[in-house]
Amino acid sequence: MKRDKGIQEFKTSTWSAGAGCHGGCGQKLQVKNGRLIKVEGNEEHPWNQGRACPRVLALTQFMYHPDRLTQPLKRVGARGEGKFAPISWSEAYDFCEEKLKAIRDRDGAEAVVFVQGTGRDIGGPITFLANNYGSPNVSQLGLSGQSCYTPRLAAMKSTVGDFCVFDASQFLEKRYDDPAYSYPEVILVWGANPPPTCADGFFGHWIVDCMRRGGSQIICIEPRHTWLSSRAKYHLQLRPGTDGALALGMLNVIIQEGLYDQAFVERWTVGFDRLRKRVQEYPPARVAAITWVPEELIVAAARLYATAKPAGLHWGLAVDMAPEGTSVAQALTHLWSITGNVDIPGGNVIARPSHGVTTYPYTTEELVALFGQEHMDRASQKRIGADRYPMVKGFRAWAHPDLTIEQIDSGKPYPIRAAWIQSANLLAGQAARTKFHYEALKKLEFVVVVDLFHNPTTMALADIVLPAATFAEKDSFRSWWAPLGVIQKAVQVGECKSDWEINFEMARRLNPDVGRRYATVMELFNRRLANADTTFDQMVARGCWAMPPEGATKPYRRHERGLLRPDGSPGFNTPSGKIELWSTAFEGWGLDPLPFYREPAQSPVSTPELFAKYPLILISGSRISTLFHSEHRMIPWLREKHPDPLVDIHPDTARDSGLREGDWVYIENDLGRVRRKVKLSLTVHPQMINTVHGWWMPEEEGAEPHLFGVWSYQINQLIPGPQESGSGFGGGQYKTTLVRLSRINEEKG
Ligand SMILES: Nc1nc2c(c(=O)[nH]1)N[C@H]1C(S)=C(S)[C@@H](COP(=O)(O)OP(=O)(O)OC[C@H]3O[C@@H](n4cnc5c(=O)[nH]c(N)nc54)[C@H](O)[C@@H]3O)O[C@H]1N2
Ligand SMILES: Nc1nc2c(c(=O)[nH]1)N[C@H]1C(S)=C(S)[C@@H](COP(=O)(O)OP(=O)(O)OC[C@H]3O[C@@H](n4cnc5c(=O)[nH]c(N)nc54)[C@H](O)[C@@H]3O)O[C@H]1N2
Ligand SMILES: [Mo]
Repeated sequence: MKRDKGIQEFKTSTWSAGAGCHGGCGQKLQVKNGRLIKVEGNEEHPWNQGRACPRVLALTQFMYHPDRLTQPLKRVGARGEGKFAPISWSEAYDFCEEKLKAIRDRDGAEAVVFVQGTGRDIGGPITFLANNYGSPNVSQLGLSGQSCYTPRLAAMKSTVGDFCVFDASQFLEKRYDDPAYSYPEVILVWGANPPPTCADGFFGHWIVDCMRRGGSQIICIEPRHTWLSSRAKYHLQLRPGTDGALALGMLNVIIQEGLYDQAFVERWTVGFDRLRKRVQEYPPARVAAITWVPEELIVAAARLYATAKPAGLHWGLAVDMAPEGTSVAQALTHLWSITGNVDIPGGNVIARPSHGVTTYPYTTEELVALFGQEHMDRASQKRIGADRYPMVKGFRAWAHPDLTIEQIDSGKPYPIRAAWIQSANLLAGQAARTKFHYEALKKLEFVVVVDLFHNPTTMALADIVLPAATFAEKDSFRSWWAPLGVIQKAVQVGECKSDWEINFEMARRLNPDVGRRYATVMELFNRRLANADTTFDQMVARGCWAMPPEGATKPYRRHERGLLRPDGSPGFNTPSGKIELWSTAFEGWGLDPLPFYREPAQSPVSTPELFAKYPLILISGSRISTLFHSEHRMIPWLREKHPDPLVDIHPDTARDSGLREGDWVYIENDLGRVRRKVKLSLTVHPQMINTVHGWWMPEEEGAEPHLFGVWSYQINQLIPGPQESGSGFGGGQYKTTLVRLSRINEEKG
């Protein structure tokens, strides 16, 4: 903290509200008279090295927006009427406590679902509250097939025994200058658009750093033309949802041509022969016919990736959203495994939370120690989906989203009475089959929404709205791979509170053990930071970040050094100690232990009749840097860059449909129709269209039935459900739905 002409400077880490991100950047916040006046990237921070995104630069407009929620609110009119009255925090807590206790006494704690959105600073506080209340049902409700990151995580854990990320030197203090680091010769970027997204604990610009500083070449697996694909050595413009076939086709080339790392495969993998046999089903000619990618390109890309040393693979959301996303992710895991690109510099390194600190208890042992065996047994018995999908039981302890909404609707096998929604504007954002979600959630007896602005979800559903803080207004901590970070509070806005503060207070009221265990939230933070042998204050004093020390959370070649397995023997953290190309975990879950391809539920191939009626493949939700999901529509600097929800249409397709730039159109299918403004663009294939997700109009009427225009603009009304994956994970149809266009004959639809 430095004082200069009345300006205080706070160094902090970003995460969640404001930037609205998956976090990690170091930023400097300038504060004058208790008010944030400016944000600048922190050059000393190894993550972003001084860089800042448009959303963080607009933070002052976000924090001090006139529509910002700054007090707890209680609904006073009918649900959806939009009438709320301010109440005090203690009234709000009292009311929630009374309602939640009554439901728990009557129907059991599992009758309340705790709903979160993407990986903001929310996993810690929401699981803390749910566990202390006693409910096993935390869910990314609406996100069909849990199709974000979970399929990739499951595949990595089941194959390598750990999670992996493309290595851009992010675990090393000196970054690219560290002598231990090597730039990858090639980076295979698969179904991800890193520059605007910075997703999943990865700063997107690291890829650009590798290209510029290290000369890394790019292979891009991407149906659209993007900034990155236009700079790629090879761009494989595949048909959406056919990634599984392409991955198996590349494995086929690499194995048939003997381009894999034979020594590594022999020493460190099991199941190679079975994989070899499986990939024979996917010769390049067949894969070309499935994917629409020319055969020569498939072969050339496979050869380039396999012969480059080192080569990295960076992947994204499109992998999870493919049908059988878990299986696609498994095939991609095999690409880096059989080429020996795992746990080495510039390849895919094993990623563990720095210093072994997690924001909430992950392991069964820790949960049992905190909540007791009985709680855990009841949880796994009652968790929605645990009886149907082994991965809900054996891998990720979240209620299955598609089954959860069906249970809310049907009341079977047990009734759901309430939802605690925190960091999810699901009616404008993640919910596929949006109307079904809306109607089912309307049946709930009690709904709390914790957010920063009113939006379609608060308006339609909330009985209580609690005002959350941005990252500039809260103390917190972050551990998503490396570095370990803390977030320090610089200012207060209204009566807003951090998610941790809110949930700590609620948890204390709902479970007396909480108060006995921790006097304050800060004590809880310090307890979790103890693995790093540090405290919150010490972390602030050292600039808010710490890189992993030598040992189990720092690369490289930990499998050779016996740093990955609990018993300290060399090898990977799987039952066999080797990378399981034929996965015993998948076998145990009743899934195919080898990767395979499945055609999307709707496609020119699987549903030719539907395709005749709806001849365009809709890619929805490709990110842009100025918006984070449904957020930021009210922020002037950001909205100015993208005032209307656009649909990218190839000029030939537009001409055939009689459409011109700027026309308003309906995108439609059997589920409904949604408005978009036409943008002619050569970036899309003529048989595909691309559009942004998360649209609503904060400037329009909020009360029902209008709900800020959500029914006019929410693209997910057209996304069918339930998910289409056998494992239950992956296969949300957000990138593969079939649609058509029709012109709207008005000025603005
Ligand atoms: N600015 C901003 N950043 C974000 C977010 C945001 O809303 N805004 N959201 C965050 C979240 S939760 C996530 S999950 C990540 C997502 O970020 P990424 O993982 O980078 O994924 P997307 O940008 O959704 O899509 C990546 C690319 O996949 C392409 N694609 C579409 N369909 C297919 C397909 O079938 N196969 C292949 N191979 N490619 C396909 C799209 O054209 C797109 O360019 O971003 C995070 N970061
Ligand atoms: N069509 C289509 N739909 C998609 C996708 C797609 O690619 N295509 N992507 C999907 C994916 S991958 C994901 S992960 C989901 C994500 O979806 P969500 O993460 O649910 O995103 P939002 O709908 O923007 O809802 C987030 C809400 O949380 C609030 N918020 C932001 N920060 C904080 C905070 O720190 N605390 C609290 N309490 N609230 C906060 C915001 O104001 C906003 O109202 O969307 C999915 N939706
Ligand atoms: Mo996501």
